[in-house]
Amino acid sequence: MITPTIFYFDVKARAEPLKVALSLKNVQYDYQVVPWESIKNFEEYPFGQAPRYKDDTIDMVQSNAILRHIGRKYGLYGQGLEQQAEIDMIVDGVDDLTVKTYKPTLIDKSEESQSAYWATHGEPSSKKEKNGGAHWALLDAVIKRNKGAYATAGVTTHSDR
Ligand SMILES: N[C@@H](CCC(=O)N[C@@H](CS)C(=O)NCC(=O)O)C(=O)O
Repeated sequence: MITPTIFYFDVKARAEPLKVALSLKNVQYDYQVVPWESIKNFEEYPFGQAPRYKDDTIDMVQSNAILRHIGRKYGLYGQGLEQQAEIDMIVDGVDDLTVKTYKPTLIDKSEESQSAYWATHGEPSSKKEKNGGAHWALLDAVIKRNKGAYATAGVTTHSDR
């Protein structure tokens, strides 16, 4: 059996949820930092993007698809259609918010960019404004609705990223 491997850059972004999901199940994994040019090898990176994930049965890309694969494989995908649908919903909601954090935290770390991010996606009073569905207060409410620290009550799922 080969050790699951995540191929990504030396940056904390789209591979983080994969690391968290594997760690939740104490799965040992390798993390390989790849050079930017390597992702344009479309045999290995079909969309010319990372992260890529490889384990004993699969070699794949698209971070949320990888997350679901890990969820199914290691029992992090809840039970039944309803829990799985809810997990998918939360993962998509988290993704919308995560994408918005890249500019102020990784790309343009200026105070201006960070203030603009917080005004639209963090400041509680702006939750009813146009924010692309990405707002910490909205995500917080979804998690509270599940009555616990975990996104889905009583179940550790791959949405707990
Ligand atoms: N939908 C993809 C997006 C992946 C993505 O945007 N990867 C970026 C790095 S965070 C990338 O590889 N960009 C290079 C490019 O688009 O040419 C996923 O979730 O895996």
